[in-house]
Amino acid sequence: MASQLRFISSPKTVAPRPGVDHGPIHIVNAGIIDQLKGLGWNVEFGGHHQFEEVSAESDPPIGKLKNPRLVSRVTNAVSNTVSDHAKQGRLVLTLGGDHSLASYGNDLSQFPDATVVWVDAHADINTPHTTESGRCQLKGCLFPSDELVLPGNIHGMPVSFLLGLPRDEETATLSWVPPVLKPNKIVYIGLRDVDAGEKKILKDLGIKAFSMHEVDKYGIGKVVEMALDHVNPNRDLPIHLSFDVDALDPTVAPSTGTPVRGGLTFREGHYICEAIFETGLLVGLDLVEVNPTLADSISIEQTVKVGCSLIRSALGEFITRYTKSITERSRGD
Ligand code: 4U7
Ligand code: MN
Ligand code: MN
Ligand code: MN
Repeated sequence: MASQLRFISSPKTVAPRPGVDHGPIHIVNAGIIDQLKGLGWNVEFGGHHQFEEVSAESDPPIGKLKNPRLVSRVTNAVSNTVSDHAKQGRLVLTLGGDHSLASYGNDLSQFPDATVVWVDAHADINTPHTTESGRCQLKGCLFPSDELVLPGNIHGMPVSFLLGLPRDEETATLSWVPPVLKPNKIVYIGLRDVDAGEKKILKDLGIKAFSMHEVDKYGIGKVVEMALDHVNPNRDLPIHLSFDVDALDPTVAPSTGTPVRGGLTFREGHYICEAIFETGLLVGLDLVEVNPTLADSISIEQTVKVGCSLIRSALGEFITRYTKSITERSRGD
């Protein structure tokens, strides 16, 4: 089942807590390349993207947006690289870095009918207008209860950009992001920390979300089936899987920037990846928000290993029944 896999590592993006840019380096150092070769993939690693430093002084906020020029530059470079490889029929794995880089047009432009499965504690659908501050305690996150999460985190907005939600002078710097996604083409799994403005957008646009409540109620097997029934009823459209490790419970993946209690178990996270692989429709995969500076060394190693293991599951580990992927079919392999 050798298949082409192109793999982009984008360490440099800006989340409110520094360090998420080191995630990809740790995942590569943990041996992901050989692990994927061991699964039969022909892996090409493009190296870690390097970006020149942009000082905070030269990148003041635009509206509420934090580090807008740097995030725009990095995400644009990643998006172009991903597109180039997707065009050559390769399945692209993007390692973050924060979630602002994920799916910014990349292979969605190559697969206009692609569907997105977004696995996350958060909806990442804020706009520059809805982004709000809040207290950690209320958000159920693990950081000190009185800590204020400031607004303007671009990693809380990528879905809104992909959907082409309000763009004005504030988003001008990110106006290159193509509005490639339709509300009925994305489905969420794992949500449990959604801002008020985000809830309104989800409701107004009728976007389907399976929160942890549904995972508890129906079980992960049924949830994945219902999620795919919604975006991909005939199981014939390409799937992009965007996996934020904070979808997992913080006891499973502690080393991440915005951990929220009550998340997916180790197996639930892996089940999602396995089930998507099993469809044979996977065309792109993001694994983001591993932050190897936010915990003790044991927790960091645990989180990096879980990240590697999720990637392997999404790329065929333990699944013996293998359906040819869309990319292989289109190449006539
Ligand atoms: B991640 C948040 F307010 N919604 O917008 C925001 F809770 O990529 C969190 O899913 C965003 O990790 C989290 O800042 C972005 C907050
Ligand atoms: Mn996210
Ligand atoms: Mn998240
Ligand atoms: Mn984050």
